[in-house]
Amino acid sequence: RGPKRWWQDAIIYQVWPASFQDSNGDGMGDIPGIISRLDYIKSTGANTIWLSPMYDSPQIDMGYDIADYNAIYPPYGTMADMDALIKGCHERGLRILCDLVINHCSDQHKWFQESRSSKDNPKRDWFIWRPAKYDADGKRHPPNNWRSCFSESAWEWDEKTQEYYLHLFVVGQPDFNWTNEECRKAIIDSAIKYWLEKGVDGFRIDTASMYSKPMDFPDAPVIDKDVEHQPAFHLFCDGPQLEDYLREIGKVFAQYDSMTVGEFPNATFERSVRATSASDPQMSMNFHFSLCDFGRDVENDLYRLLPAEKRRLSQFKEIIRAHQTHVEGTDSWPSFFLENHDIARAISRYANDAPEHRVASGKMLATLAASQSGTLFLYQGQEIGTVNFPKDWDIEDYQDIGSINYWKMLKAKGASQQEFDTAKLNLSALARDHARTPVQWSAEQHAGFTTNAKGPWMKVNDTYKDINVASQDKDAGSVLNYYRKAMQLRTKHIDVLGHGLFRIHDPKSDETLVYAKLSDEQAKGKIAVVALNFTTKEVAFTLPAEAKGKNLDLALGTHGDAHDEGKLRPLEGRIYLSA
Ligand code: TEU
Repeated sequence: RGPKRWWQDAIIYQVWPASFQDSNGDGMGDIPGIISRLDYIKSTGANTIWLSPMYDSPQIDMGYDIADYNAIYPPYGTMADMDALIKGCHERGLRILCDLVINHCSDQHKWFQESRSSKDNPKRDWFIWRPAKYDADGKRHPPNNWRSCFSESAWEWDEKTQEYYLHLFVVGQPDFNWTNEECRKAIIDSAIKYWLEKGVDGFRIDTASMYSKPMDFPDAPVIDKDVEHQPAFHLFCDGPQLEDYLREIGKVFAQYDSMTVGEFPNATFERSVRATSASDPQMSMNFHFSLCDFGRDVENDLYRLLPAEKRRLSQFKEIIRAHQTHVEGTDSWPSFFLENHDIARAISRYANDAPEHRVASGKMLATLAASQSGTLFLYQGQEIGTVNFPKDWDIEDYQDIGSINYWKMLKAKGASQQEFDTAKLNLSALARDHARTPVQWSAEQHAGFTTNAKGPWMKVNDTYKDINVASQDKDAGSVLNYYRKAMQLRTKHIDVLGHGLFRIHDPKSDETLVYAKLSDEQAKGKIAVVALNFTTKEVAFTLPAEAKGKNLDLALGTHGDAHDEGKLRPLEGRIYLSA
């Protein structure tokens, strides 16, 4: 898999600035707040942070709509604060990644303002402008029927210059025209080199698969007859020039020896391998979406939960197996994540978030994460076992533009009460909002996130009195202290836990997940055996064939001792290591 690099062993902790820690009482997280918690982040066992966008932005999409790549969003702090954060990380031996959002910018960015000012502006071609289509009745339509990722048409009409511009996300996020060389160069200088010069250690690359579009903009097939705009992921992901663009920016990253992780929705495993090959560096690793898309109807409706028969544990396990083995025999490198800012909480999605089961669930999933090969990503709050907020939150409590537009789309098509009820249930299971509530630092008012009398910008999850950092820090049996132990174990035995070959033992079981991790093909050297019970009852399990003749010791267990060698208690997880 190519020469070993620092980032292969990294544990990367993602920080969502708005919700991490407020330091000045305005109800919004900020950079000084992050600095005050760097020692905490380090205590989890993470050695790198990934900071979601902190750039100046009108915040239509929480900063993924950037108005200035070289300025900080004022409520988050100043450039001096950002410099202090970079320094503060490095002083503690932490590395820092920024979020690189260059498929689009904000409609408030000066480049777009210039572009939209007239058809002959020198920056007109930096964005994607197309004339309208008119039907027989003279009614105006967008250039094609694509639906944006957030429910509406992917095209917005511009009154002044009488053309449409493309936005694969919301109206305020115009897509750059990557076919324009001058535009690419400006992006590289302003969004990439500027930050590498400042000393950041790399980037998480937003929507790295969407830069290249089929420039003839064909219509997408009609899947949803009730609406004009159709999902078109297969058309705008992985377009014709994508690899050239990725190589072009890849050269810049290489000059600075930085790491990159590209977000790659809709990629096949084969495509992932190609994007991350050490011999043709387009990115150091990518986020493969198979696991985070598990159980939702990605092709048609991101927010729709699939029926239970399509969400069986055996199907989840097949995804884990395929993901863990897809790089075998290649020089590519994977990442592993259970959570991020775009998906609901893992305990609620993959295990059991009932009050009596969530602690065990959190530890069991930590056991899974600690023993997956690839660079490991944790998302803020995951390490204390945060669960989705309650299902009875009002729709007004949801703040994400994705959820809001989804609701609007239902209204626009005149959905029935039953459709609204189902949509509410789906949002309560899958909305991005669940990941974006303030971090639960303590049982104090507003979960210790802010001192603002009016409270934080987004409602605190009702669970904060039971799930919070302060109480878990003191409790040896907490999810937090289990994560700390699990990350320590992973780091110590990174050869098998983080780099080993994965062999599943019980592919058909809908109750347990048992696998071996091997340091070599024949299992001659060190091995680990991981046994997880996803049910709330006691179940029997057996050891994989690779364990034969090995002296296995229990290295980590959610329930402390191994209790009964042949059985797993409800939601128990164990890692055994060969002596
Ligand atoms: O997300 C890209 C993306 O593909 C999303 O549509 C994703 O599938 C969706 O959020 C799942 O619910 C990235 C960022 O991670 C996201 O936060 C931004 O909103 C988006 O790009 C636009 O920049």
